[in-house]
Amino acid sequence: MKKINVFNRFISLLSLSAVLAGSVAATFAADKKLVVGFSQVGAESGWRTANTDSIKAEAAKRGIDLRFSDAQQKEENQIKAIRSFIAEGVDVIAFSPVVETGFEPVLQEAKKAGIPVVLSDRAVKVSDPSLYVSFLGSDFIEEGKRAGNEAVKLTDGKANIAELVGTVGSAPAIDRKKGFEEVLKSHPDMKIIMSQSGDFTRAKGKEVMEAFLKAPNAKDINLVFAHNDDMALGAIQAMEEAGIKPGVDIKIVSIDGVKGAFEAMKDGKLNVTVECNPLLGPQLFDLIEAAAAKKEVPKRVVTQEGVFEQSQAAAELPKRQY
Ligand code: GYE
Repeated sequence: MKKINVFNRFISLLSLSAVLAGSVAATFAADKKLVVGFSQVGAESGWRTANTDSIKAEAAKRGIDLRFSDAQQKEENQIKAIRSFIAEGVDVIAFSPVVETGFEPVLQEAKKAGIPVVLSDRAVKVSDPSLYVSFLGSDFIEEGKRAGNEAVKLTDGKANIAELVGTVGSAPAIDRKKGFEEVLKSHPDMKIIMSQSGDFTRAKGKEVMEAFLKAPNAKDINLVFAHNDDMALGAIQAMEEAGIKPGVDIKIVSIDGVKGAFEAMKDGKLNVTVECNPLLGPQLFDLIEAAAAKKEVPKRVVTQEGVFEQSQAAAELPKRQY
């Protein structure tokens, strides 16, 4: 009998402390803002600016303490930022990796510190997939394929292509090229005759296009494939300065779907843009909040996007959010 009494008392003490602990935890959770460290690629393109705005706006809406850091397109800045987020003891780290490789050690440090990591927009290559909880972003191979199919349509399957490549080593540059080239495999008269990185910026896109136009075989180019709209817009400028009609003399296909691309399409200077949605804020913070609450999250979330041709530009332009 006595034994049972002692046991009962022990159990009730336990439950009381559990209730207390629970309520303390609840008050703590209600008072404490979620702290999120986000390391952004940079401000290289219209896409990126829209992406940053979406992330900042969503954090503000949810009352999240967002520690935002701009890596200026440099991986070493990004590694430093992630290290300081770990030192600050943030609740969750999110980042959009500049390039795919080289993040394994710092991600191991985050894991050791028990901080979940969510990848936004771009993927990393790691041997241990448990180093991040989820990856939210587009299917860049699919985007490359869509661009390839549009290139075939525009040139009846006969093209000498100049390719403006994105940032070397970045997931979108690698995968968009891969998807595009996959389409070319079944079209023997479609060839990439020039290919160089314009680092996803308008200025470099223009510079590289100027160099392409000075090459001895420049007059063979009948299509430009730009891995993003900003580089295509730079290339348009270069063509105009060289007395070439963009979108007519040389067809242009690019990726992102920013407003500037729709304007260029409306003016007949760009032929197609393949959409890549930068408005990731709401979905990203859904994942971050779930990860912070130690809930199960999907390892991969793919964003939905479309393809827009010149004829749709005027009607679509007023609806574009970025
Ligand atoms: O296409 C480009 C930006 O990672 C999807 O980065 C993103 C790419 C986007 O600089 O404009």
